[in-house]
Amino acid sequence: MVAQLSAFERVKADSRFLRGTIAEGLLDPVTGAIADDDTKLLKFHGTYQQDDRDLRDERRRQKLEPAYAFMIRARLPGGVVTPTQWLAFDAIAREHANGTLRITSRQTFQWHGVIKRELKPGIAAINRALVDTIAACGDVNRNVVCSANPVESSAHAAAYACAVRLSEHLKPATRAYYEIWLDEEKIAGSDEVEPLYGPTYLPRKFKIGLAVPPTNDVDVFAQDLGLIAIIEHGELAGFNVAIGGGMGATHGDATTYPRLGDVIGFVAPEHLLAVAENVIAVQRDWGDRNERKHARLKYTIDHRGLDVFVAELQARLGFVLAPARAFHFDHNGDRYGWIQGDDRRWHLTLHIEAGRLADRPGRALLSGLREIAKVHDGTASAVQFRLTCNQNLIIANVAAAERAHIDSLVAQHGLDGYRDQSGIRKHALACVALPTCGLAMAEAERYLPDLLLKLESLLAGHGLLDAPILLRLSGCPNGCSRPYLGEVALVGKAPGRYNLMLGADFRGQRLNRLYRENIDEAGILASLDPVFARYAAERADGEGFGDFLLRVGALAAPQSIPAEVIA
Ligand code: SRM
Ligand code: SF4
Repeated sequence: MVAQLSAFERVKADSRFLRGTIAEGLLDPVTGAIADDDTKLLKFHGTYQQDDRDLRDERRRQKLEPAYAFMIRARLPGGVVTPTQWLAFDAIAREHANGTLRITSRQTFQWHGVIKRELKPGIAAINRALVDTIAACGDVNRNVVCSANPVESSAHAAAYACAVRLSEHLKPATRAYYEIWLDEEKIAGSDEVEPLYGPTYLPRKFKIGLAVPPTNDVDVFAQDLGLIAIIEHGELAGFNVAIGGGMGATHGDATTYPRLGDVIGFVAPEHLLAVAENVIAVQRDWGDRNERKHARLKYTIDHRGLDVFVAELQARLGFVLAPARAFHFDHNGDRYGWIQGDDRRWHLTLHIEAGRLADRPGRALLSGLREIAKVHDGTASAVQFRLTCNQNLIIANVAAAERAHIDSLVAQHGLDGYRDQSGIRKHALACVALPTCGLAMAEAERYLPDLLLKLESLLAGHGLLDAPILLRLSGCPNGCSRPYLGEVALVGKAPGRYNLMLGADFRGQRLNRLYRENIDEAGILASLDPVFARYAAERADGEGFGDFLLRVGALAAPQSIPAEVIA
């Protein structure tokens, strides 16, 4: 039997390079939505049609269409924003969206709650701030992430420059984005081509992350293409290349699974674009276009075999990758507080719970950051805002003389939580989930504050309040908070019910394992209490929670990066 191409493939093929009828749909005043096929194409432009799930039932009862609104995601390689851009993004949040900015687990911003008539002005305003949204979503290379704090050394800066170059180089070539959102004139008779992607783009999304050891804050083994910077004598020598990482899975379907990338060799900076382009090209040609569930690179590699994939890659490259070089990660979290870079500038990492920047009673985070941005807007100061893949924020490049003022603004606006928070709170990630995510099965971001209080009370009882336990909460098995890399993770199954996963490490090098299935909060706390107790009583000095569980045999051995590739 010949397998059928998925319906999405037809939509892409018929789209005239991502145009579809989006422009017409935006003008239709009768509905807050756009045509179904166009919602698929819209993702390539960096926006998703959603509806407020809190209001769904009530609106259905009232025979109203769902409360449609759009989420916009910026393409922001390496997550770097100037004060001027910050002020523009903040204004967009208040003028075109729901008044909040959301730092994502891929180091960029999302604006939620953008109603249809605000969508084009919102995207145009983002572009006026010299940032775009093209390819922030869709079956293309997504936002390229890079270890945060890259101004610490010249090698960090070089890695960041590579992230920007990759992101630019791998952008779709279509002018559809500029025509629809920025009113660019279509040049009559011009024949468009997509030199890398072709008319049907990739079979599925593709993600690249660059990690600068010893920090694996990007979770490099969760990327389709993970690049591990090799720094020798303070200079960037090149990257170890890891392919086939990914988190997404479907409950009850063993043919879908999270997977860590395999390290396949080393590439010098001058060959980086060629390697990325050719990994993408093999995936473009070999990836599964019939079943989207199996279309990510990780499945292509497992179906064809890693050796076969690498042989094809090297044949297309025309050279063989050099052997991987030694590297060592010591953690995948953020380093809170002030850190001084090699150039004597200072960087302040702030903890932002679940990445949500809003003004709430007692904690005016959005206003606080606006004040900090205003001080530096248009001044000679080199201050930047840098987003992290742990949904946090760095105020970077600060001169010593500016520190005290920033500290006082941080304290005034409740942004100084990092100073005294519990270990688990500082290391918690939660995906957005309800009410905007159409795929959420359970709460995540909105449940995190309550869950943390309960976990903290449990941990305090065992003297573990300061233990830096890595918690990841996702509203469904798609894994947007990279839950399968959490020492403790909850993966939503149904309202109020989660799978409890345990046993990843603190370096992003080992997947966790299912520990309890489909349990409610009482079940979560009851399951964790005895393991926390045992950890408190029996852990070795400096031993992480996940490592401990594995050592004492509380869990079966999960997938981890083979010891021979780790220094
Ligand atoms: Fe994600 C889909 C939010 C990072 C795996 N993700 C979604 C959508 C767009 C739901 C949808 O398709 O309708 C979510 C929108 C929620 C909302 O209301 O905002 C969503 N994903 C997010 C964000 C905002 C989570 C967050 O709280 O920070 C992250 C935005 C990243 C960005 O800036 O580009 C986000 N998503 C991730 C990650 C983590 C990463 O990339 O490091 C993953 C796991 C890694 C991976 O891709 O394997 C991830 N998201 C998914 C998947 C599963 C893909 C798969 O291979 O099965 C979906 C569903 C899909 O694609 O069909 C998904
Ligand atoms: Fe939505 Fe699931 Fe991603 Fe959470 S993990 S944002 S619930 S798709």
